[in-house]
Amino acid sequence: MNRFHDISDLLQRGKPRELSALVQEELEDGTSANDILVKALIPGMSVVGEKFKKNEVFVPEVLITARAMNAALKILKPALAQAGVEPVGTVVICTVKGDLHDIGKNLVKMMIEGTGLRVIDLGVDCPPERVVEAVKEYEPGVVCLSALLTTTMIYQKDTIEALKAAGLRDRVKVMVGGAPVTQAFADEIGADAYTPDAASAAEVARSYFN
Ligand code: B1M
Repeated sequence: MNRFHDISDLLQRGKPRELSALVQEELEDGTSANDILVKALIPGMSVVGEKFKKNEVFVPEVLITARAMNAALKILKPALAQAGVEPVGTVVICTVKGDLHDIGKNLVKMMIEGTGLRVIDLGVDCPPERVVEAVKEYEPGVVCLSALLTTTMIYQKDTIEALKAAGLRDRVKVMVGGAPVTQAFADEIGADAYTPDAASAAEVARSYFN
């Protein structure tokens, strides 16, 4: 029996209720949340991504899978985010302007919360001005910008520029990530850090508060 395979299969078929139940069962049997994520859910999402690329599935199917993924992440959240009692600092996170992908951002958010930081989530399709407002309002130590499209990565740059124009750039560390983003791009746009995944994003974000 391979329950990772079953979890991945339910995700690909977009069955949030059955998927949530199986993820819950797996957790109760002692499997770590991280293993469920890395060995079942993320590979399942990659299969759908590949099919999407080849036009074997389309936006509606991918949306259904994304909903199932978010339902599974909710089950994993308490295990992924064993936050401390007193938040040691604040992080603002969003998916940049024009971009509606939120699964990676949600994962990064959960993992950062797991290090004991408070996370203010500005959601998706977040324009640079909204980030500037949030930095004024919440005074975070770190801003995390997620972008999944080659056409929206540029708004990571625009957000950094908007922070500069508002005189706020020196007050926050800006971290960038998302599938098309690279270290070279992060360097080019003047981000403080690029991290390829949620776990390393959480580690780096936390390190700024040490
Ligand atoms: Co979209 N989509 N999508 N999509 N979608 C991709 C990204 C794509 C690669 C698919 C493909 O062609 N293979 C492609 C982008 C191509 C490109 O730009 N090079 C694509 C496209 C083209 C589109 C549309 C344009 C399709 C269309 O309408 N014709 C459209 C755009 C809509 C928009 O945003 N304006 C679109 C729409 C959608 C849906 C709405 C249907 C849905 C999103 C639903 C949702 O998020 N609620 C969707 C999905 C689900 C995907 C794929 C299949 C999966 C993305 C995902 O959630 N992965 C994706 C293909 C793929 O990635 N294989 C695809 C799982 C997630 C855990 O990984 O988000 O990469 P990821 O996050 C990782 C890391 O990147 C990192 O940590 C996470 C894991 O540890 N990370 C960070 C992410 N953010 C970070 C921030 C940080 C640090 C690390 O801050 C410091």
